[in-house]
Amino acid sequence: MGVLSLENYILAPRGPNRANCQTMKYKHVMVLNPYQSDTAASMGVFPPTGLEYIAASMKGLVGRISLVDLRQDRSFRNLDKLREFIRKDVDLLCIGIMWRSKFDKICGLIRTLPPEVTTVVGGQQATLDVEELFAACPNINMVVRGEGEEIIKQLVNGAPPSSISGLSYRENGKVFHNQNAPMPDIAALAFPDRSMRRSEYHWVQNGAKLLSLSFDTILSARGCPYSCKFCTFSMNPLGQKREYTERPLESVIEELKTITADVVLFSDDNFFTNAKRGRELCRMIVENGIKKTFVVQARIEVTKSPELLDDAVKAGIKIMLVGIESPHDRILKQISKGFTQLEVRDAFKVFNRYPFYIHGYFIYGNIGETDEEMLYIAQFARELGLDSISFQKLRIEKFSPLQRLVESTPGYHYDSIGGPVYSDKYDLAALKEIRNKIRGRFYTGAQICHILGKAGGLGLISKQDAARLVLNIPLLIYGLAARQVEKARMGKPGK
Ligand code: B12
Ligand code: SF4
Repeated sequence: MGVLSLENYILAPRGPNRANCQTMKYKHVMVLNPYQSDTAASMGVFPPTGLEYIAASMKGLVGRISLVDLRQDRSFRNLDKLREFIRKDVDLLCIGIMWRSKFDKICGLIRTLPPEVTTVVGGQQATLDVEELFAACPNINMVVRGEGEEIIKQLVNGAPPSSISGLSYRENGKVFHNQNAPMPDIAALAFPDRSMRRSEYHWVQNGAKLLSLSFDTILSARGCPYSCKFCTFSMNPLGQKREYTERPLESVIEELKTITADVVLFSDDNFFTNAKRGRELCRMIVENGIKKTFVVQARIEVTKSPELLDDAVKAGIKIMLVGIESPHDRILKQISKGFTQLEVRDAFKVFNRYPFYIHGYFIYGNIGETDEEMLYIAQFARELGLDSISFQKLRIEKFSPLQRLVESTPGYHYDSIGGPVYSDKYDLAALKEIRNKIRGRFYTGAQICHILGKAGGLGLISKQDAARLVLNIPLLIYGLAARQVEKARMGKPGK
């Protein structure tokens, strides 16, 4: 990985030259992804797409932009170096906070950054925890709530904070929250700026590169017309329903042509929402000779259109992430998933005729769910023929309609918004035990061999990768052990 030194950053200006910079409010913006860890697979794999959108929308409006991703820019993990660089050269610091995990750690990092540099924070979790952020980090000047492209443009153009919708800001020690901003027009947004990456993104875990394939994401549509009760995908973090909006297909193809990665994840909440458009996009991918492995998030309804699945195969869609959530009709109804167990079974009869790798998402610990019902997830997943599964405890997100249901059901509890639901009968320890059993029953040796075989057959794992995987096993075990030790030290129950 070509890590740049501090001098490289300073001497390698991007954007307009200094003369053009004179009239600009900010001469050098650092866009910072503060996550350092690559222990969670997903943290090491994908670029910080949201921040790249933000960087792209500031282009031409500020002097230089440096995008620093602490997962890649390891030299900046030395916080003294990072602080020195910011103090010396940066006049606007833009930080993204996306995930709930590591929130306290990230606040701890932000607190130590130079207070004299204007600091703006945005992202999903920043929006949800805006008050907490201002309280935890006295050096944060502004928090951009929701989708930030238009808001950041106004900000760098010098509009007074009080006039910018979607902005929360601190003035004379007091925090003010402006009204929410309207959603930006997705069709009019600049492509995320991939030119500022230090290197390609690979699947890295505990410092070990596990696959030779490189990864990227692309967003072709925002929002989802469904309203599953546990899900906040269909809402923005302000609790507003994100209307389903599509980018023009020509623009998606144009962006795809600029992507060099081997594997591209469509970040769309539900790639096949508009089946006709889905077919057209697949056809255009083939016509334009774009050869990638695509990963999409989908609902089972896609199986009602076998022509679409044929086109998806031709276009290179190889991995589907499918929300099934529960094998039980009572629970599917409770969470308003919109289909039944039988419909799931029928859908998989169709899926299984195609060479897709299918990963299923499940939720356990639902209201009134017994341990037998939870454990049935593993068997059901096998009956369906799923390649892999992940399962999460029911959580109460901000604005979730489930909150009222949990609060009104005797014996059910949650400790915080975003936290897991547990009950008098199944406390967190009992749920953890159930999770381990589901995992053990599904991920048998035979299933792992099946996964490796299927991934190999789809060209996702080469022989070299398999060898590398084996060589890295000690490093992975060491990383896992280190995490357990850290969890135990922090006194946190395993999640
Ligand atoms: C694709 C995706 C993934 C991909 C990763 C993509 C990536 N690039 O890293 C995968 C599948 C790997 C993934 C994994 C997970 N994800 Co996810 N994911 C998404 C999804 C569907 C789209 C994200 C995206 O690319 N959006 C497009 C970009 C353009 O939007 P954005 O990142 O939000 O950025 C905008 C704003 O937030 C803002 N902004 C962002 N940063 C900044 C910074 C500044 C300074 C400013 C001004 C503005 C700003 O402006 C940006 C442009 O509009 C979202 C749901 C959604 N619809 O957004 C969930 C979502 C982000 N994921 C979520 C979760 C929980 C997870 C997992 C933890 C799930 C799990 N249990 O395994 C994992 C682990 C992730 C991890 N890093 O540890 C939650 C996060 C909730 C939270 N606050 O914790 C979300 C919101 C879904 C949800 N509602 O539950 N995810
Ligand atoms: S779970 Fe999937 S289908 Fe349901 S609302 Fe969320 S994104 Fe849409």
